[in-house]
Amino acid sequence: MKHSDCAPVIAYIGLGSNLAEPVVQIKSARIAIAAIPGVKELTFSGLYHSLPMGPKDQPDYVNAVMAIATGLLPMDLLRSLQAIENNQGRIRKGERWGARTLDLDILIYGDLIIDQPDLTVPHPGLAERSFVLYPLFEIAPLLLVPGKGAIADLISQCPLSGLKRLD
Ligand code: A4P
Ligand code: MG
Repeated sequence: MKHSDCAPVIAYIGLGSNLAEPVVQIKSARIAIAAIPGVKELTFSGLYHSLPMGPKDQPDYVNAVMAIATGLLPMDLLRSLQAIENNQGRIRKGERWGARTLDLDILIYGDLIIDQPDLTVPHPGLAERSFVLYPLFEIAPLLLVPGKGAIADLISQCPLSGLKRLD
């Protein structure tokens, strides 16, 4: 059991899906994340429809962001999230930014800046991605992104690029 390794911190998880009923995939993932021992759901954004970043010959995405409180260490949280991706039929074909049933990224972990071969936090693409910034702003409008600045400033530099909130 790793769920009491450290005092709880607030972390933000990015959820994305563009295969096999994306809305269902995101809702299932939310339940699975909240059920990880040592994780408590705090807030969940609306669901957003987004155009694919990367190869264009893939379906549009559904994206969302979830705030959690967790005592898990970052690598243990990452492993738990990868297990959920695998459980939901994620197949890694080696294509960068290719279609997937479920992608779970650690966007932010407290005020930590992590730069390891298998874990970079805050997530390196965060500041340029409308499908991350807008749902994040919805649930945490006063957030300071470690090393990158205020979410309101980041969002002011980031066009919507076709992002739409689903009801
Ligand atoms: N990794 C490093 N840092 C992190 C982190 N903060 N969170 C490593 C999660 N994983 C992190 O990830 C590859 C490796 O990244 C992992 O083994 C982990 O150790 P992956 O999920 O296997 O592969 P990937 O997701 O295809 O790669 P990548 O580069 O992380 O892609 P992204 O950044 O996740 O982007 N378009 C729209 N509209 N919406 C999307 O959600 N997502 C992607 C994938 C592409 N286009 C998209 C969307
Ligand atoms: Mg990923």
